[in-house]
Formats: sequence, structure tokens, C-alpha cells
Amino acid sequence: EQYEPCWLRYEKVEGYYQNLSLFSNIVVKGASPVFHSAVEELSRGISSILGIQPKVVKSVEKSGFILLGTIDDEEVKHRFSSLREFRQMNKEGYTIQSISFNGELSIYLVGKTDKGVLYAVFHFLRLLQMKKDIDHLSIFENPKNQLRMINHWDNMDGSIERGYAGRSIFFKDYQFIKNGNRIKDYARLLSSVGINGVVINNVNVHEAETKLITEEFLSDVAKIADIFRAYGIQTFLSINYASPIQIGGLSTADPLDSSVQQWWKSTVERIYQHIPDFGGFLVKADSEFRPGPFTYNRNHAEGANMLAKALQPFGGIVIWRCFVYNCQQDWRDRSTDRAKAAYDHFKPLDGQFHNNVVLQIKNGPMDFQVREPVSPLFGAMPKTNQMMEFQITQEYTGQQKHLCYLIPQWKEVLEFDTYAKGKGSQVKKVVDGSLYDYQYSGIAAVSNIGDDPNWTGHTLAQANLYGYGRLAWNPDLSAEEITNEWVLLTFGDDPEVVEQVSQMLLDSWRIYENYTAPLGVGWMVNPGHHYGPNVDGYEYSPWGTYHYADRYGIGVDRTVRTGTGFTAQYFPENAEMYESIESCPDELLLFFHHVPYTHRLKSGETVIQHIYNTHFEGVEQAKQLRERWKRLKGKIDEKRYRDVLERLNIQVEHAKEWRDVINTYFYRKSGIGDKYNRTIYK
Ligand code: BDP
Repeated sequence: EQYEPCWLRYEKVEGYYQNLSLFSNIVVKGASPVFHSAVEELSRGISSILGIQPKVVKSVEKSGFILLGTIDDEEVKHRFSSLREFRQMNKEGYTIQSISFNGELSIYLVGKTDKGVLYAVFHFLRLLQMKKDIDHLSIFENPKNQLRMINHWDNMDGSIERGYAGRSIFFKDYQFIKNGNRIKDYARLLSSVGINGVVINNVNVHEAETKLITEEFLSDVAKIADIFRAYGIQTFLSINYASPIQIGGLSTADPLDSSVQQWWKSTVERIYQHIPDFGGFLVKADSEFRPGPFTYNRNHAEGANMLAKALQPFGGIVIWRCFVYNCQQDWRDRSTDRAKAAYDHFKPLDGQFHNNVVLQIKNGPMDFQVREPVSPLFGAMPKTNQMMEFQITQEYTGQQKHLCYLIPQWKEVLEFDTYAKGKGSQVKKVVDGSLYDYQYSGIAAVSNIGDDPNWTGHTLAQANLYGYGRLAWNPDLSAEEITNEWVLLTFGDDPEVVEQVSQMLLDSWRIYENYTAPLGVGWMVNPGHHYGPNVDGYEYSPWGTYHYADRYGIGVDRTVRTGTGFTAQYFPENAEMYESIESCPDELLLFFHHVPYTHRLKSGETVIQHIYNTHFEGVEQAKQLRERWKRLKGKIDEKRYRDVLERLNIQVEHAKEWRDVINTYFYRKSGIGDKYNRTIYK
């Protein structure tokens, strides 16, 4: 089985590091599986990067070494305990310190716990690959977010819902894949960027996956958990709320029914017998035809708390998704607004959830569109744990055929000020738990990997996975820093390559936005698979996703004054900003307002002319992406060069289709031509 190492390439670095003796001498002060992974990774990295096969010893024998230990180690304590940052490390934190004795350099890779040691190793190897000076290191790192998770939408038949990179690496033909090698390498990739939790199955739990919590499959789940555990990653499962009926032989799944409670209690006990550090459950309930507490006239808090009680004794948590809305709405009724649903359902329940329940909220109020405002639910529940859900898999952003680097989008979301506790209440402070002192909080994202040889379909989509992990670890990193790291690790340090690939990535989201749905209106995709343009595909359907374009204008009026009233869900500063056409940012204009085609944007252009301009420009920009890549021929290995080029060719062709469909549609609706007379198929 051949597949790419992604950013863990460990390419040879020649003639850069002079003082090599420390690399041949690794002192290991610990023995757990996580420690073992750390030592293995460091040895592998050093031998591949420097061509040195290090010797692993248990105590310091000579000067010039790399020491791996935790803060409890006497040698470590003695040396560093006077440092303030050393005493302030959180439980996954670490430090990297260079020290010279008699001209001999030694490096200490020290974690608060074993996990920190592993993270320190990955960080150190990153520095070596990027040819950073290692003589004077004094690095302290603490993850800002507690839960840093990946959600897999993998099904046991081996398919992946919204997967664009092959089949599942966990399941095949309703069984677990026996060979764990690929899962181990996946765990290495995740751990190297600090991911510490994985949900291995789809939130839509079908009949087969419902059985994952039974004896039939728990020993298989436990094997996967063993692999992940050695990399500091906890395993979670998505569950079917109707399990007590479907596999428990009960007649109800009512959370207030004592036989149901008992059933979950013993189910959870059984899970922990197999997996002592099992993370908990991810639950999609009462959403898109999934069962849930509503059937029994119970609310989400009652539904979640019942599971939380069963998990509590073992330290497990319930991650309850807020993606709840009416997917059978009457499209003729313009007053119903799907964007309002999550807030309407959950906000009134603030304070009613157990402290081991976390609400997982999608970044926007709709569904992972190329442009959406931030969900108003963030910050609106001071007494309820909240976490973020991003989508790495590019369901609505080009399905890994188009280049669409999402780090800049996620940065905007995390930096958005909710004003929940006045100025400075950014989303990142809600989800890192600091704004309201949440017990559990963090970030999750839907995976973009599958069994394709390059993991992500589009080679450059690896950057979305890498960047997600880095951002979950530290949301204060800039998109540029993250991008630079990824490019260096993935393609090396040729300045032309670094420059071109970084720019391609950083520009790509806006380029994709340019030739697809305009000004925050969203959708306009083919129903079902969601790829390619179809302006009215969802317009007369029950899913609640409309643009309301007619011959006079376009957009969704979500104002309080004349529309659905959605703007009122934000704290006053943002509510006012979105309510008024003058202060609403152009890029979200059609999300919040219904305007005539002749409405002038802040740029001075009319809406219709803006649509034409961006769609013509978007295609030109897609072509430029391809040109930039072509300049790198010969500087990137042929295989990856061709793979990416192939995708960029597809992108250009499909961008043209987007341009022509959107432009023609709006020309026909509005009857207003392009002022530059470019070709629109009339
Ligand atoms: C939508 C996807 C659907 C997911 C759903 C969810 O189209 O496949 O099941 O979100 O997040 O974006 O539950």
C-alpha cells in the first residue's frame, strides 16, 4: 500500500546542522505507549533528516544529547523548575530548551505529561525540517483549545459521506479494516498538529454503525483506540439516539424512561470495559430525519443529559450537535428562516445541560457555505459548554477538485467579535472556554481524508487538514505563518515554490467565492451531491435554502424591520451592523438583505455588475492559479506536479461553467447587460 507522507516527509537536510553529536544520543525518561511513539518518531525523523541512527539510552551518559522527559523527572525539575512558564504549563503543554555544557549542545523535549513530550518531538522535527536554528531554543507551548477533534463521516460499508478522497481507512464491507498501518500513519499526522480526539463514524448513524457500541464490534473499536491512544488521541463514536429500540429490544428511546436510562448505563459500562479512556458520544438528534428526544416530547437538554449521566462516572462527554432545523419547510412561506433554527432551539435551554455536555455548533447558521456570517449562538449561552464545528471536507467549496484553502475563512470566524461580554469577546475566546470558563470546549472539524494515495484527493487540500490542526492548537497563529510552515514541510524551501504555492493557497478561497454564489447568498449548487452550479436547484424545495431572486432583485431579508428577524439573534453591536444596509458588509449583503439589482455596493458597483465582474474575474484568477503552478514544473516531483495540474485544469473548466450559468441566469432575470459587454450567453 503506497501513500504519501504529507507534511511528515522528513526529507534529508544536508550541510546545515554542524553539531551532530547530540542527535546520536537520545535519553528517554519514560515508558508509556505515548513515550514509545515519541521515541520512535524522533528516531525516524533524525535518521531520515540527518542520516544518523540515534542510540536510545535511559539516563544521561555523556554531554550532547536530546532528552525526552516530563516535568516530574528529577533532572528536568532541577534544571527548569525556576522558570515561570515551566510552572504554568497546562496538561498538554510542553517546552523545548537548548542548553550548552562545555560547548556541547543538548536539547530537552519536556512535556507536562507524556503527551506533551510527543508534541515537543513533532515540534522539534518541524524545526529541523524547516532548517531553524536549534542552538538557542526556549519554546513554551500550551494548546489554547481543550478539545481538538476530527469528525469522520465514515460509514461501515466503506463509503464516506461528503468524502472526496476515496474510501474509509477504518471500514470496508461492514467490517473493520484489519491492517492498522494506515491508521497509525494517520494518527501520526493528526498528532503532529495536536489533534487529540477522533470520532470514527458518521453523524448519520445507519443500521450497521448503530452496532458499533455492541459486543460485536467493541473489540474492533478498541483496537483503533489503542492505535490512536499511543498518539495522544481519544476515540469517540457517533451514536444513534434510537439505539435502545434498534438494538436494545426496548419499545422506546425516551430519555426519561428508566429502562432506557438503564440500557444506556450498561451500554456505556460495556464500552469502558473495552476502552478505558473512551472519549464519549457525538450526537446528531432530531435533525434531517435522525431520531431524537422530540419523539417523546423531550427537549435537547433532557435528551443529552440522560447520556451524560451514563458517561459521567467514566469521565466521558456528550457532544451534542446544534445543526437542528426543519428540513421540510414550506418554501412559499417567506417568514420561516432556517438560519434562526439553532439559536431558537438551544438558547432557551442555557443552563439546563449537564456539565459533561458540549454543544457543537457549525461556524455559520446555515451549512458550511463559501461565505456565511458567524452563528449567533456563539457566546449566547454563558452557562452551557460550546464548541466549534468546521468542515475541512470541501462539500460546498469545490469538493477537492477546486483549490479552496479554508484557513483564512476559519481565521475570520475565530476572530469575529461576538460582543457577548462587550468588546473583545471573539469567537475564539468562546470556544477556548475562557470567556465563560467552560468545563469542556474546543473545536471539531469534518475530515477531508480517505484512502487515496495522497489522502485528500487534491494534494493541496492536505494544507486544510494541517492548518486546521495548527489553528485548533493556537487560533492566534496567522494564516500566513501556517501556510508557510505547510509549504516548507510539504514542498521544501525553494523560494519560488514557497512564494507561488503560498500565494495560490492564500488567494484561493476568494477566487472560489468569486465564481460561485455571490455576496453571501449561498447554495446555487446541484441538489444532493452539491457540486457545480444550479441556481434554482434548491429554490423550490423544503430545505430552507433560498436566494429569492426575481426580476427585481435578490437576497434574503433577515432584518427585524421587514424580514425574518434573524439579525436580532446577535448581540446589539452586530445586530445593528447587519440590520442596516449601509453598515452590513458587502460580502454578506445578500445573506441579510433583499436588494434590487441596481443597488450600489460600497465599491460603487451595482449588485448586477458586481456579479458579472466577479464571475469573469474568478475564471481569470483560476487560470492564473494554473499558470502559477506551471511555473513550478521541475521544482516539484512529477507525480505531485501532475496530480495538482490535473485538478487545476478541472477547476478552470468548472469555473467557466459556474461563470456562464450564474451570469446568464442573472442577465435573464434582470435584463441588465454587462457594462463591459463581455460574453454572456443570452
Ligand atoms: C450537511 C451535509 C450532510 C450532513 C449534514 C450534517 O450535506 O451530509 O449530514 O450537513 O452536518 O452539510 O449533519
